[in-house]
Amino acid sequence: MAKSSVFSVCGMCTVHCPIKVHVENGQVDFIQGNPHVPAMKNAVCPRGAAGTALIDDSERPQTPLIREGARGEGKWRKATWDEAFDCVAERLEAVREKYGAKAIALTDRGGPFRDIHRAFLRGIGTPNYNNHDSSCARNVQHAALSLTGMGRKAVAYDFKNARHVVLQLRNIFEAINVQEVNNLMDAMEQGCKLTVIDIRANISATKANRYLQIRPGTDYAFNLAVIHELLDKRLYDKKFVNRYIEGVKELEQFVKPYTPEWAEKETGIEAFQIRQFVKDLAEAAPAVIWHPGWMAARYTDSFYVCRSIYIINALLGAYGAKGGLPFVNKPGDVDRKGLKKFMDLYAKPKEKRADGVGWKYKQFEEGPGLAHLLYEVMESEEPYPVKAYIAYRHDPLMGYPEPERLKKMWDKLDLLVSVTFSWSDTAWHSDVVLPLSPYLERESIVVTKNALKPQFFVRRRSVEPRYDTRADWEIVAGLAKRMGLPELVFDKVEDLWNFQLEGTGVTIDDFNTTGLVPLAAKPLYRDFEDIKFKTDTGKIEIISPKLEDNGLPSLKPYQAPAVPPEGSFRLTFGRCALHTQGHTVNNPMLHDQMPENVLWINKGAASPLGIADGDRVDVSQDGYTETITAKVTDMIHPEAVFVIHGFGHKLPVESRAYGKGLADNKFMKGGLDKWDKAGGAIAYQEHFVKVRKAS
Ligand SMILES: Nc1nc2c(c(=O)[nH]1)N[C@H]1C(S)=C(S)[C@@H](COP(=O)(O)OP(=O)(O)OC[C@H]3O[C@@H](n4cnc5c(=O)[nH]c(N)nc54)[C@H](O)[C@@H]3O)O[C@H]1N2
Ligand SMILES: Nc1nc2c(c(=O)[nH]1)N[C@H]1C(S)=C(S)[C@@H](COP(=O)(O)OP(=O)(O)OC[C@H]3O[C@@H](n4cnc5c(=O)[nH]c(N)nc54)[C@H](O)[C@@H]3O)O[C@H]1N2
Ligand code: SF4
Ligand SMILES: [Mo]
Repeated sequence: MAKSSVFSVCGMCTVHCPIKVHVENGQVDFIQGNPHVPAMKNAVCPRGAAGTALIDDSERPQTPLIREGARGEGKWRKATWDEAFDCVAERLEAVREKYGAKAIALTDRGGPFRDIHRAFLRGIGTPNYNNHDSSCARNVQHAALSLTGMGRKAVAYDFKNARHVVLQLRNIFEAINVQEVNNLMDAMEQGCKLTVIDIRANISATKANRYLQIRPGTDYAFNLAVIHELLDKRLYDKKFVNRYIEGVKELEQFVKPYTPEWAEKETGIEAFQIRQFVKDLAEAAPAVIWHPGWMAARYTDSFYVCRSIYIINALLGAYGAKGGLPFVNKPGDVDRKGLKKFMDLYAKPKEKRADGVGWKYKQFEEGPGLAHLLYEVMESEEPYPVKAYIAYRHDPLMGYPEPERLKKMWDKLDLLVSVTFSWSDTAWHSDVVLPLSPYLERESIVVTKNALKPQFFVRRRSVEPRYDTRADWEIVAGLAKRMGLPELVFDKVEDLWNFQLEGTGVTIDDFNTTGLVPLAAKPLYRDFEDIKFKTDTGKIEIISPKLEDNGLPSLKPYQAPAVPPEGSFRLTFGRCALHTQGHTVNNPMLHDQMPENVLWINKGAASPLGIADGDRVDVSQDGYTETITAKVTDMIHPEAVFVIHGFGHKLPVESRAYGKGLADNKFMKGGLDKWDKAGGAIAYQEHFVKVRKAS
């Protein structure tokens, strides 16, 4: 029997863990964590292990498909790749001719692999690249930028060496990044403390030294009281604060009223607990990580929650510190040359962005823009029409609120294309589906991981595609060839890798032995004196000129969240270890482990409604109802109900997932309009639902 192994990269979630794939007779036999990356501990998470089931799943698009009936009707014609490429390219050309290149938009899932399709957009001349981030981490990113001039990924989370980790709106043991989980567990064995601040006792809380159940939407109050205590008791890192923070006086003045006693009334967490917690943090500083959040698109003040977290980390001197938030190194920081970029093949288009970012909304970073505003433009045609849209690894109909309203916004599109390896609501609603090979069946461009010890890594093909699907670079090449962009057309993937690696001193064979190429010999921490923030003063600026210039406060007074009306609950959501967003619920292996989501509801709130554990309940909002099983527990705040996101699929092509569980995004009426003018993200948890026992 022919056995081999391939170093590659997991594609079951956005974390992109390094893996080693064992292949036998052309079939994937076993997937393990890359053994040359110690923090992987040879393992992958349950979703990573289900990559084989993804290949085996016949309920995914197997050939290019061109729509025959109405959008969403599900009448498809199977097409060859040539036909599909011709069809998409011709229709993109028609849009470009009639409305200009700027009428073409693409959204994707961000991440390290986007260089080539962003280059494609530049090549055809449109500024309209967006990603999913206004539904995810935009508030975190803008909070980091507003204080330091640097994005959220400028620092690493040095869990391995931490002495106290705080998770607030972050559930690390279920919303998994394998290396982070392993590093944190190692640190905890060495005595690192874990505090979890959550509205419910999630798995992270069950492992924590301290779990603080907080009233939903009052995190800002809690954090302001923490800042108050740190400053009032002089528990902050004086050396760091004097050298690197500008505006401490203003901050001190601002937090004066926000005492722990005041916060107790808002949050439900007792003042003495807040005081003790702050003392513990100060003792562990600077080896402290208060995680600034990931899926922080929750409330209208989430941006300010993220800002307050970064401020606390700064007051504790955690910025730049070992065991805290040390700065990552880019290739240039370790005297190495970075990869050659496809994007640099073309000039940046001069047109202004459709979503208004950078000209109408000057407070935001241009990069991925704000996709929900792009969708509005598709309807209003202001500042100009957007007529062709490629959803590239993106399922906005599951990931944004109000899917029916979104579909209406897309009605004016002349072309809607999905590039995906699984079915999704968005793919089902498209005009053309271009099926991507699952990650075990494709290779990807070489990417850089900026880190304490930066590296290049690459995804290699483990097995040949089972169906008529293609890799990203093949899909881009197919379109580029037809749209006059020969620079993006490569016959062999090696040619593409060689293009990227030119001048770096690294060849593709250098990836053979371990799957990655480290660019430094060891992790490099920056010296205290060498820290430099990218603001005018070179320091962390509490008062942000960019916010103030755009009429937004740097220090926003606290506003209490609404109390749910009688008989209603705040709808909250999150992840579980067994699924990724909406795209694994039909995976045979993972579906088997967890076929549906359940509604967490507080025992004290459920009993007056006659709801017992395991009962079926109707959840409704504004005339729309779905039915789900209740999980009645003491372990959630009484104002909230909670579900795992991604369920409630209604596509006939997904036989396993069909009709199981509840789709949280359908209970967010008006949700596309509820977004944060300072942070940019949607406020997903500003919605209430009614719950009653199902008849
Ligand atoms: N297994 C798995 N891992 C994943 C993903 C996945 O789909 N599956 N997705 C990846 C992605 S894209 C992201 S963005 C990250 C998300 O990573 P996280 O943001 O860590 O994950 P979530 O589960 O969305 O939310 C974290 C916690 O916020 C809590 N929460 C809700 N409301 C409040 C509140 O008002 N206050 C407080 N303090 N807590 C609240 C929830 O109960 C939940 O436990 O995970 C990544 N990792
Ligand atoms: N109500 C509610 N809404 C949410 C969330 C929530 O918890 N609740 N979570 C939010 C968060 S944190 C995020 S990140 C977004 C996620 O939203 P999305 O990014 O849209 O979600 P995914 O399911 O990860 O991926 C979308 C599609 O891309 C396909 N796909 C996956 N991997 C690849 C790939 O490598 N290449 C290509 N071409 N296609 C791929 C999948 O098959 C899937 O159909 O949703 C957000 N929206
Ligand atoms: S966290 Fe799990 S699913 Fe995500 S990349 Fe790593 S192994 Fe794959
Ligand atoms: Mo996310």
